Amino acid sequence: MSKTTAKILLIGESGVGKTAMLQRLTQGTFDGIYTASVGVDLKTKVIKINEEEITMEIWDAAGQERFRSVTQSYYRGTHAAIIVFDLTDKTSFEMVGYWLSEMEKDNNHPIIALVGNKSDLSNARTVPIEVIRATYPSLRYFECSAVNGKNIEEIFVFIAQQFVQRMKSNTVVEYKEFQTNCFESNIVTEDQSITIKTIHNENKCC
Ligand SMILES: Nc1nc2c(ncn2[C@@H]2O[C@H](COP(=O)(O)OP(=O)(O)OP(=O)(O)O)[C@@H](O)[C@H]2O)c(=O)[nH]1
Ligand SMILES: [Mg+2]
Repeated sequence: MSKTTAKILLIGESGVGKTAMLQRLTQGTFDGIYTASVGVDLKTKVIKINEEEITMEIWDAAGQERFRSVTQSYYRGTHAAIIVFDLTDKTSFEMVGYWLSEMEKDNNHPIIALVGNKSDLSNARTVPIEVIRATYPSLRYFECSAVNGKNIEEIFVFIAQQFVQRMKSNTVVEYKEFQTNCFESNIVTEDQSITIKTIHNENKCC
């Protein structure tokens, strides 16, 4: 069994649902209350793909502009970025280009997933799928909902799979040991055994 750590950044405009997605992933809950993030929070999730155990360090960056200098200081060394917009908020989609360019600045081509959140609000949707696909044809795209959990785990499994592929093609990745106190669920797909664990070691960073 090989163990590695991946640094993953959740970014996008304020209010698109980054913190709610992370709460759904790590605690399986949704509380509907909006408390704007301040700076950056960290949560950890372990995903096992076959013999690879990946500790996903997921950094939830505040979307509000006034925290930009703090959040930018966390970009360095990012292996993957999940760029989130709100399917009911056109402006948040128009800002995806900005978040993509932020990721291109400091990093060595991180894995990118583009995510339209709030898919449960289908009646209020203002960003059509055709526009998303036409604007970003080469990005892996997911639609998810922190309310009902649709596609939340799938996004992180995709990131873990891409990360393993990059490791195998010689990306050097630092290994770190984590104290674990976790529960796990097993997902078995056609050719891979995937296990997802939550580690309860939340750190408030700033
Ligand atoms: N209907 C619906 N509401 C959601 C969903 N995800 C988040 N919300 C709501 O949207 C609001 C903003 O969610 P947050 O997760 O705090 O947004 P954020 O992107 O972390 O915002 P910042 O911390 O300011 O960057 C909250 O009221 C959430 O309850 C979703 O999938 N569906
Ligand atoms: Mg937040």
